Amino acid sequence: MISTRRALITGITGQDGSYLAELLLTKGYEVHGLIRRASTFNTGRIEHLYRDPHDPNARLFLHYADLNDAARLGALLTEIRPAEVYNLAAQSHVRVSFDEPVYTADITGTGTARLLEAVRLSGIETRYYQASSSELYGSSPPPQDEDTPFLPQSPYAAAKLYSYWMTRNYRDAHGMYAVNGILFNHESPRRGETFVTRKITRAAAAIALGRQQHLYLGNLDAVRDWGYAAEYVEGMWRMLQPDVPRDYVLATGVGLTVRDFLQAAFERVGLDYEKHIRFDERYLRPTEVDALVGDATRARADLGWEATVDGKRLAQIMVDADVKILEHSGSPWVDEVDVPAWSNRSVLGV
Ligand code: NDP
Ligand code: GDR
Repeated sequence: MISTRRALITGITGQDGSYLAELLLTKGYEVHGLIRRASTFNTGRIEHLYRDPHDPNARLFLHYADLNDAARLGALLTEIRPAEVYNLAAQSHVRVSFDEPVYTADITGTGTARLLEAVRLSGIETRYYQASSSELYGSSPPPQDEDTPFLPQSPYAAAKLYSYWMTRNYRDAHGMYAVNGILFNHESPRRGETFVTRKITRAAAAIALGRQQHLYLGNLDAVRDWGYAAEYVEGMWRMLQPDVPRDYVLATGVGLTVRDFLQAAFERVGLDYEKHIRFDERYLRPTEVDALVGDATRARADLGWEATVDGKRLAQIMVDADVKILEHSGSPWVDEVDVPAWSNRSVLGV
């Protein structure tokens, strides 16, 4: 009998975690996710995947934990014994990291050390994926690949830089199978509402439906390489399959300005963005990253991974989803996948 492969995902309630959980369930994995206790439900992105744990066919299991709690991480690793660990949890907002630099360091930086050390001390044999970021490149000019120097420009990027090197060090010092996925921006209808793409697509939908007049933004000249999150999680999984661990960039190779994305999104609903945009300096960063455009040649050559959705197409996908949400007050993502029957509103049944 072939035993089911088990994966552990931190950050399963986030954008990437939800797509990765879907992907791994499709591939036949048993998926375990860490979730944080909150006073409101924070599981909206994965509810459609959840089955009552009493169902003998349930393959998604959720556990309360936090990256600030080393003892809990160790206990869960020993209990679950996953074949693959994906560390996606983080305080992931660059602008917010300037307001909360110490908290960001603790979760986005030291949290990685806690998890790596928990894996090492548990003695289990597992493959570890670290969610590294194109923000590491900061002010290094594009195109950026795995050999481009890192020049971080925010507390978030500095914390991610620590995590990047800790992952490499556990690989080199302890022989752990540990890789960094250096992912450029990736978006989707599930993107958090305060990241610029989703902020724009929600506003385009709301303005088109007459529910909003203006959208306040910061720097429209920043260049980003925006890909589709559903494709990027496939790249994460592929990074853990080769015999030899190696770090990889995932990117589309196409750079657009925030203004380009704005224009594509507003055009989708027949609007001229210039009539609706207002500037608010609160959305500027003390130090900005001007241009990130990735070169994913290594991932294409070794993993056969390639992005097929560019930023302009993504703007259309996201605007369409936001129009649908506003019109039907529904969830945009239940349409993307098979919705299994589930009976408990609370995914932990407590
Ligand atoms: P999200 O912000 O959507 O999700 C972050 C996840 O981390 C959420 O599940 C959140 O839980 C969880 N989390 C936050 N703090 C803690 C904590 N203290 N303990 C445990 N869990 C915590 O991020 P994305 O899905 O967009 O990104 C996934 C990862 O990839 C992040 O590490 C991000 O920094 C990185 N990254 C993202 C890129 C992108 O373009 N999306 C590009 C490159 C890297 P909760 O739901 O409870 O808040
Ligand atoms: P980023 O994403 O900082 O690249 O980090 P974000 O969407 O927040 O910003 C992209 C660019 O848009 C400019 N911008 C604004 N940004 C926000 N959030 N709100 C605004 O109103 C606004 N106006 C202009 C920003 O200045 C910036 O230049 C994301 C996160 O997912 C990280 O976790 C991840 O590591 C990187 O992408 C790669």
